[in-house]
Amino acid sequence: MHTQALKEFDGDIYASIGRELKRQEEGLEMIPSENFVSPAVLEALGSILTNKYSEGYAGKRYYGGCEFIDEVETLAIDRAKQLFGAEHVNVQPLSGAPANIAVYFALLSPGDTVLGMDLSHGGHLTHGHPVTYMAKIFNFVRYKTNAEGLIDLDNLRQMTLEHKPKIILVGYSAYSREIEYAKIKAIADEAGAITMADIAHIAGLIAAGEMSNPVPIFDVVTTTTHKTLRGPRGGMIMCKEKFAKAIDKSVFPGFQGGPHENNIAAKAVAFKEALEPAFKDYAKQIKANAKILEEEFKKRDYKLCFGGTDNHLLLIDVTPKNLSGKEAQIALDKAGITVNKNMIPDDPRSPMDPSGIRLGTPALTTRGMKENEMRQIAAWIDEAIMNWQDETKLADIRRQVIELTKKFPLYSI
Ligand code: DSN
Repeated sequence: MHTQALKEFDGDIYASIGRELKRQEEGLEMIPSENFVSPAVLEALGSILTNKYSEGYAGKRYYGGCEFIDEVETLAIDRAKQLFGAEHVNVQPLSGAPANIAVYFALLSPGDTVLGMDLSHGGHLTHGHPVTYMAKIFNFVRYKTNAEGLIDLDNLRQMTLEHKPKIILVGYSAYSREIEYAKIKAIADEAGAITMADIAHIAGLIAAGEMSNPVPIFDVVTTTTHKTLRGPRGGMIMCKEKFAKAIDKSVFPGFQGGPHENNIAAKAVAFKEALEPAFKDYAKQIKANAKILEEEFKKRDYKLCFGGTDNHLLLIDVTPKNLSGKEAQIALDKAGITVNKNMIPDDPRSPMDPSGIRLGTPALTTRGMKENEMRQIAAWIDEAIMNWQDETKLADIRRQVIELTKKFPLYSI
């Protein structure tokens, strides 16, 4: 939130925040990993808790003066346990990548094998992409989706028996289908592998009971807190009691230093919001909105990866419409619609100029947009893609987008 102090002391940063606020308010935010936090979450995030060092865990800190910090962190943990049915929770990971890295260091020795999804099939960089440092330390073997765009469990089992991974990793950042956790757990058990799910994208849908929950089934579950869960930018690890000590030791002192307690307080507030009945309606609407987009794009002959969506996102191959993902992203930006260019399975193009765009509904749903708006937005996206070099047309869509956003105000600051 803007304060007088910032405006008076640092007009430059104040003005940049103001411009970003206007961009958020006047645009249609469709990057599926983004969302808008509530004023209560923002208030906790901007609180004086940022002043405190508190290395360690509640009741076992290295510094004095942590009695109220302990209250905050314990509340965050208790609410997360309630939300997901977790045995043990660590709320200190600074974000999703540090959460995943902390798990690898907790449970693996250098050279150990992890079976994770290929990035272009919906996986994530931190699931062992060769450009990451983790891939230099551990042996990541990648599985893919099949021709129908689904996870082929027979193939996953074959690969598990062949490579004998220490960890089988599921949970994705561009995959739009449900995941069969119990069947994957059975495959892992056959090979004595640890099961890990990264639910960063769908945590809010799981918390609301709108997607299957791996937490009671899997050994370790990581997430971010700022996507569908609609909290502050941050990470979290949930695990079975059996792994609690190793995970906690890995996060601190193994990997991180002082936790960001203002951020942990904001997580606690977001978890309280997610425990409210209204959050269930929100999650239902996210999915309903995504289904409408699926329907509208199918009607217009778009090539949807994985055949459609069961969650909050769609991955669309735009090359049959004679443009690349990058060109589509730029055109949509001009039209006031923010999406991200994205690789499609086995993409013949490059990551900086891939074949697809990835888009989703969590942020628009937070603004209160429903089925009718989704139909209109799908029509605008199609119009922008079909006329991607027509600056006048794109500017015209942008004017209409701004008019629509005025009916769904974000923050009254
Ligand atoms: N950057 C996030 C996403 O957009 O999916 C994942 O790290």
